Amino acid sequence: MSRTFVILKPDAVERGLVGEILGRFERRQLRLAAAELRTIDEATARRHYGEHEGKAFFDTLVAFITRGPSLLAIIEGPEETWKIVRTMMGATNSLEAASGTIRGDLATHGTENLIHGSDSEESAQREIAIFFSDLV
Ligand code: FUP
Repeated sequence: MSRTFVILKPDAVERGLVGEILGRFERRQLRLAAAELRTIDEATARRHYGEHEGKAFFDTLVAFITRGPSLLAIIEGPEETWKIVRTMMGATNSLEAASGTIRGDLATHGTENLIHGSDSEESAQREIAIFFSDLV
């Protein structure tokens, strides 16, 4: 089994899109291994997005991801689940995301882009350890 980590960001929860997005994963035969509705605290957000520290958009990104509850989840599939999820998410900038993807179908804001998904097996391990430390 291969696991990845996703965040359905505050905009997804605010807009009532949690079921829509999780449903897409389930229809793709991916399964929920863990899920929790949680407002991410600032220190955890800064750690998670550490690679972007110092960039112009960093503070805006941290304010956005901490502004209300997110749905944190571990998604499981047979192999390279992170890659399947990333393909289903679409381009980071929702304005460039292809139709058929989560962002391309559901988002019109460049950076409030509904979802985060780990970008490698290593990132998935790191992020699961940050957000679901009791499971590792
Ligand atoms: P992704 O892997 O698709 O989540 O994208 P990144 O890790 O590159 O970026 C994380 C988040 O930072 C994005 F979801 C949106 C935000 N971001 C900006 O606001 N401006 C940028 O130029 C790049 C990213």
